[in-house]
Amino acid sequence: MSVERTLVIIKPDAVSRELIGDILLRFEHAGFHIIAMKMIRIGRQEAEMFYEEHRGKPFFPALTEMLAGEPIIPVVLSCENAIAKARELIGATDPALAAEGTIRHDFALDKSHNSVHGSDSPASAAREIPFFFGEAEICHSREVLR
Ligand code: IDP
Ligand code: MG
Repeated sequence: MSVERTLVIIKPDAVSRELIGDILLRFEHAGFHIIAMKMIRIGRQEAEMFYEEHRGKPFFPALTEMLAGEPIIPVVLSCENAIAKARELIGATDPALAAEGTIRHDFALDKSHNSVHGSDSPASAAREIPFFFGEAEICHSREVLR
């Protein structure tokens, strides 16, 4: 295993319910280092680009509408095995099926409002991190394991 970067997004349903701190705490307590973070809004077209792999699926219009226009928090996290580890901490897509103690089990409302995004593979992380952050916005010095 090696040190990896992954992209997490705190989605609008969690931002609007004041869960930013709770969710970041889960990652910090699990040993992730936050190496980049911002609060932004993106447009519909950007949301469609971000979720390109889901274009054509029945939930695609609602999904991109959910992500667009509202504040979201993209975060780059770093630690050993960060991609799989973050997915484990986040839990299953449908919070009704997510394991106890996972972020989605504890905070998500339903499959359409599941509070957090996490990159699902090294290829996804490599595409998703530059979608939100330039290299200059990433704090490399914090990547070294403490
Ligand atoms: P993931 O976020 O766990 O990786 P994906 O299958 O990549 O799940 O789907 C992306 C997002 O699309 C999910 O997080 C969820 O918000 C939404 N989504 C996925 N499947 C459904 C569905 O069947 N109904 C409604 N929304 C869905
Ligand atoms: Mg996914």
